[in-house]
Amino acid sequence: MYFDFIDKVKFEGAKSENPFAFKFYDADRVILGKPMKEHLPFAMAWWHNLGANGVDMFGRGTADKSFGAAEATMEHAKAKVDAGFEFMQKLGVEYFCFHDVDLVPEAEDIKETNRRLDEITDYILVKMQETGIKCLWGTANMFSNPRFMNGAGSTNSAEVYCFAAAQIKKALELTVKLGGKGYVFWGGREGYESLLNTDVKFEQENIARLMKMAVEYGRKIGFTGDFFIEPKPKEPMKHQYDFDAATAIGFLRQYGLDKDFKMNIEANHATLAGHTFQHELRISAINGMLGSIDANQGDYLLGWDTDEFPFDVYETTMCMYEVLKAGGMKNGGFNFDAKNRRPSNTKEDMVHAFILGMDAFALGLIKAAKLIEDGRIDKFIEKKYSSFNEGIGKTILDGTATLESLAENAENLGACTDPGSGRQEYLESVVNQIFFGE
Ligand code: XUL
Ligand code: CO
Repeated sequence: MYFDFIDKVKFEGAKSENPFAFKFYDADRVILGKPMKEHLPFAMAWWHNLGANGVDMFGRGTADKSFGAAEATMEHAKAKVDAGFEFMQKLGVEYFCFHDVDLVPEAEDIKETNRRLDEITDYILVKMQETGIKCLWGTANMFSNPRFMNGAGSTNSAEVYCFAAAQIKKALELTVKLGGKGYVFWGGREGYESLLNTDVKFEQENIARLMKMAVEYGRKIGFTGDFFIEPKPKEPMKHQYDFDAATAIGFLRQYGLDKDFKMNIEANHATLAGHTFQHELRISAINGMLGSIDANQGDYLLGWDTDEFPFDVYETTMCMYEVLKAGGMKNGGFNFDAKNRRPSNTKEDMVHAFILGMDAFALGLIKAAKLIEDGRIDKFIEKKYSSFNEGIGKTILDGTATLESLAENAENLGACTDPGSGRQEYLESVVNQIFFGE
């Protein structure tokens, strides 16, 4: 036992002062006809929770993630499994997400790495059967190994491209073995620093080729879930090819990948792209591509990916508003791609972080459901565009209008007409009333 200072973390309500209890996340509470836990399939990110020890470019780690074993050994890999499953069980987190190299220490020879992966996933499978905990998605880490310095799918080296393919092949096999519902592509090194040394067209086409091969192989071995692109504008590369949802969706359509792929939207990546989290979710949703969510938040005062646990309830509310409006995410969930702050270095802090994140999303769900039930926002939007329901507006929507017919109409109208107020301040006050009015 690694988290022996807690039993199962329970819901105790908003008045509780127990630091190891949920204040808002009440797994079985029904919201809009469905229990919270079904609205919110939370996932633990193997890399942050079991791996990240606070190391940054200015200093060594502050948190002990050895779990009683020597690092970079299979004993450590197994200890992480034990700790991870104990943690998820105690928090009531039903899913996990992983990169291949989060699970085992990477060997020099990929055959040996793959053997270790087989061994550890056998072990994980047993734990999954014992606990009912499931895999949300898997991915291949094609950014840490030095061979990927010029990219993975976008590399200049055909040999490196083979290594990328080999890792994807194995990670897909593992995802299928563990019953994962998704497979993620996050192209951290798929990008460039300078156009002086880069053939962008060549690189993008090669990434698409790799994704196509992944889809073909995945479907061949029985992967029925979704492939996801996780857009990010920068970091580690200055320019990444999957800048934001709109860019990634265009890329998928250009290369005929849009039937198999959806978006995995990360809050911190959205803000790095100069968008809100809600914008990225909306753009994905209206294109039928809202696949999954990496639930975290950034720091507006810092220009990098801080991967903080979600705290801002306005953000989680607008996120849940989009998810509810989209009718949920078929194969997706809420993966806490988030880590404790470097000075929050104890096991207790790991628990607090998940309680914070799960409560923030539970509150977001409750408030978003209220916004929808309240109906004033929906009603406003419906009315805002109502001039397209009849008369000349209707001819635009039904395709009978021409540029000439519209121009003639404008001439007949004479002076400028009033399009009507956008009422932003009123709508913002409705949101605050829903938040604090009870
Ligand atoms: C990096 C990031 C990744 C992906 C998976 O910013 O978000 O951890 O989620 O590779
Ligand atoms: Co992420």
